[in-house]
Amino acid sequence: MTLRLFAHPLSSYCWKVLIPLYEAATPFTFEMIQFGAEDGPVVEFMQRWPIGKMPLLRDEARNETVVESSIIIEYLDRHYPGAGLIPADPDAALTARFLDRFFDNYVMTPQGRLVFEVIRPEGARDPFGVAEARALLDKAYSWLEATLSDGRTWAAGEAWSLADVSASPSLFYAQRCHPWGDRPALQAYYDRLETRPSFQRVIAEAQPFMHMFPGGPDY
Ligand SMILES: N[C@@H](CCC(=O)N[C@@H](CS)C(=O)NCC(=O)O)C(=O)O
Repeated sequence: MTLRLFAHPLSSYCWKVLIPLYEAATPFTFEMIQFGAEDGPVVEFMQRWPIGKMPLLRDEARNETVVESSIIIEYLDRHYPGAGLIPADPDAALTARFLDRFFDNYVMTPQGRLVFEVIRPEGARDPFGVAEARALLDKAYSWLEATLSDGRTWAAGEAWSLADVSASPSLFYAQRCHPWGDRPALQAYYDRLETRPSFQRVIAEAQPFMHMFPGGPDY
């Protein structure tokens, strides 16, 4: 198989790449990463990307290794099109890319901070950092509520885009760690995201691993 995705079914950043692959029905091989294993795909993964953050896309046909979820999405859009995630209009593309950064930096990152607090050793807990992460999530939710209240269907407007791919795992996990409460426009937007078969598929594929999510399946 030309494309090999080094990933794990629970990983939010891996969902960002799985969703476009499913949307475009692009064939690929799933190389399951198990950190700490002495053999298997993780060995090649760490050789190719010593930073050790998944996902990693290996394109054997083009002899390319691509990392960083947003860059992989752009790469797929260019070389294996079909998901239609980057708007053709340059200004619309900029908006979609901005929202991708928004979800990664202001939802996914503080959400990850809350998760890693759960797995920190007792003496290394950081309540100040946790409070900061929760405050950032509240600001992000409020900004999203105001932004989505203008009646748009998807994050960047009427077309489903890169922005919605990033929003899907961010909001899926963030609502478990720090619920957004009474924010009807955000809730309605999230409900629309969950109607997407590609998103439903990654959620379903993660279920057998959900017990590994720090804090448990319901957080
Ligand atoms: N900026 C990276 C973030 C990737 C990332 O943080 N991946 C997590 C999984 S969701 C990971 O590999 N964590 C392993 C670790 O930190 O050891 C991207 O967009 O791909």
